[in-house]
Order: sequence, then structure tokens, then C-alpha cells
Amino acid sequence: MVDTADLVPLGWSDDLAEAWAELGSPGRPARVSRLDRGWSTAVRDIAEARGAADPLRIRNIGADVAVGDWIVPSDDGERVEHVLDRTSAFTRRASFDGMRAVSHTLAANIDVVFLVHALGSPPSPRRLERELVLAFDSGADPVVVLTKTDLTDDPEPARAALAEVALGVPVLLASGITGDGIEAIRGYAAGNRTLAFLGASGVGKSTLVNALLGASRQAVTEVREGDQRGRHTTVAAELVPLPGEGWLIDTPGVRAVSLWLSGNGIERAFADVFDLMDGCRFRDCKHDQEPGCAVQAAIAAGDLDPVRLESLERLIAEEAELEEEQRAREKAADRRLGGKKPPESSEYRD
Ligand SMILES: Nc1nc2c(ncn2[C@@H]2O[C@H](COP(=O)(O)OP(=O)(O)OP(=O)(O)O)[C@@H](O)[C@H]2O)c(=O)[nH]1
Ligand SMILES: [Mg+2]
Ligand SMILES: [Zn+2]
Repeated sequence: MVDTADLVPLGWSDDLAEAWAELGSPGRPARVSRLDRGWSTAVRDIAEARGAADPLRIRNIGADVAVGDWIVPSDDGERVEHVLDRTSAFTRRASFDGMRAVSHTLAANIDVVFLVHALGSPPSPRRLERELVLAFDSGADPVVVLTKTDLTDDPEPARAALAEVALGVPVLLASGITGDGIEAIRGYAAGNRTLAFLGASGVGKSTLVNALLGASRQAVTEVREGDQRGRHTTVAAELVPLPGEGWLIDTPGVRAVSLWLSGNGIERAFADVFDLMDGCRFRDCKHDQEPGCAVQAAIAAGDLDPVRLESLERLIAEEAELEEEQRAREKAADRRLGGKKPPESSEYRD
């Protein structure tokens, strides 16, 4: 019988213990720290995580594995036998593979998702809205980090612009260069929790990770002079232990935040607009020209930015399209494989 006490510093939890027990407590669970083509690296204890012992290298052919996942190797240690049910996962739509949409899970079994934005370029509340939908859908707690505070004397306008769409979500200020706000971020890792950093290339995710580690572990490159865009320096997600306790997942910057839906992320990210909709006179109100529309009344009163309503409508349409596509795809797969689903790609594409 495996002593799972060893796994607690790796982020093992009651929910994972339950998922493992449901499989009949096979083998010894390990946590995926990085993925390379066809191979996973997984750590079995804190010594391996800290580089004092060699981690497991295992083939993940046929297994849908993401960084942060808990896996059980086959008896011969050759391949991934099981992937434990995830407690959370940040998943976006990656790209088209031919005509079919492919999902990409950037990080699994995470407790907090830091949505990183940078001062030094204009705030992008529209992008944040999409990130929040995915973050709420992930099952982890979203936190917004506005970094590069050293680049401005007054972060307040940008902070306010993001706070307006980050309903009930903390907006932290930080700098990976000066160390401003780093201790507040570290606080979230108490209790061996896993923190994932997500955001566009060049916003400073890896710099924050290095500041938290107190070491230049992650490569960092300068953004382009003109438009502050990054150069996609981080190319693969990686799970890294903090010096004290807790885990960080640095991820590659993603250009487009496209929906991949599972839960009620849209409802949570746009709770303010849905609350208004409840006050419309007609239940089937389109929030356009109808009399008694509470949404239009709020826009007229200056209480709701009309752009936010447009964002919501676009996201709902995108969700509907995706659901339609998934239905069509499942039907086609059923016909082809007699009910067996094709494996998901877990490669990073942008
Ligand atoms: N002034 C300042 N520059 C920063 C800060 N954080 C990051 N930078 C700079 O921004 C550039 C990009 O930082 P990275 O940490 O590589 O950004 P990233 O989000 O990891 O980018 P990708 O890996 O491409 O997704 C580098 O030149 C950093 O030195 C900060 O807090 N202040
Ligand atoms: Mg990076
Ligand atoms: Zn209405």
C-alpha cells in the first residue's frame, strides 16, 4: 500500500484520494510536471520535485495528459495507465485540426488561476472577460494580477478598468522586477496549493515566477519596442515547486483566448448583466428595443457599458457555435468508431 502522506507536499488532496480509491487505489500516483512530445515527466515525491532524485519519464501515447495532472503508471512503468479525475482544469479551444475544434488544457488540478495583465500597454478588459469565463469554468479561483507597476506612476486607471469586469475577483498589483506584490501572490500557495499563471505573451508571467522562486529559472525575453508584444519565450507549461510550499505553473502566452465550454463560466463572469436581465419585463427580452428592458435602462443610465453587453452576446454566440460543432463531431465519431471517442490532442498550438 502506498503511503500517500508523501504525496501531500505535491498537492494531493481528499478529492484526488477519492478519485484514486475509485480506481481501486492502483500503483503509485505521480504528478505531471512537464510534457515533451509523447513523453511526460512526473514527480513522485518532493525530492524528485526539487531535483534531488530523478523523476519518472513515461510515455503518454493515447493518454490525454496535461501539466498538473495526477497519473498512475502501468506496472512496468512504461506508460500512463490512468489519469485521475481532475479537480480543476484551465482549458481553451486551441485551433482547428482540419475542420475539427481541438481543446488544449494549459494546467490541471490548480487551486488559483492568476490572469496576468501588464501596465505599460493599455488595459484590455475584453480579453480579461474571456479569460475570466475560462477561469470560472476551470473550477479554480481566479485572481487578476496587474504587473509591471514599476512602469507607471499611477496604476489606478488601468486597475479600475480591469476591476470593472472582474466581479468579485481580487485585482492585485505587482512587479516581477521590484518584487512589489510578490508576497501577496505567495500567500495563495499556503497549504501546498497550485497556482497557474496565464496571460498574453510578454505580460511578465515568467518574471513573476522567477521572483517567487528567488531564482532566474524561467527564461525571459524583452517585449517588442513598438507594441509591447511578447515573443512567446515560454514554449511549454511547467509545474515548479516554490521554495517553501506550493506549486507554480508557468504557461506559454496565448494570443487568442477562445472558449472551450463545460460549466457556467459565462454566467459567473457576467453575473451583473444576468442580474439585470432578470429585471426585464419580458422573459424572452432580446435586450435590444423591447419596452421595459432593464439592460437597456442600465445602459441609458450609464450603469452598464454597452460594450460589455456586446461581449456577452458574442460569447454566447461562440458557445452556441461550439456546442453545435461538438454535437456534429460526436455524431461523426460515433459513426466512425462505433461509439469510441477520438483522443484529444494535448499539444500546445497557437
Ligand atoms: N519593467 C518591468 N518589466 C517586466 C516586468 N515583468 C516582466 N518584465 C519584462 O517583460 C518582458 C517579458 O517578460 P516575461 O516574463 O518573459 O513574459 P511572459 O509573460 O513570461 O512571456 P511568454 O513566456 O512569452 O508568454 C521581459 O523583458 C521582462 O523583463 C515588470 O514587473 N516590470
Ligand atoms: Mg514566459
Ligand atoms: Zn432586456
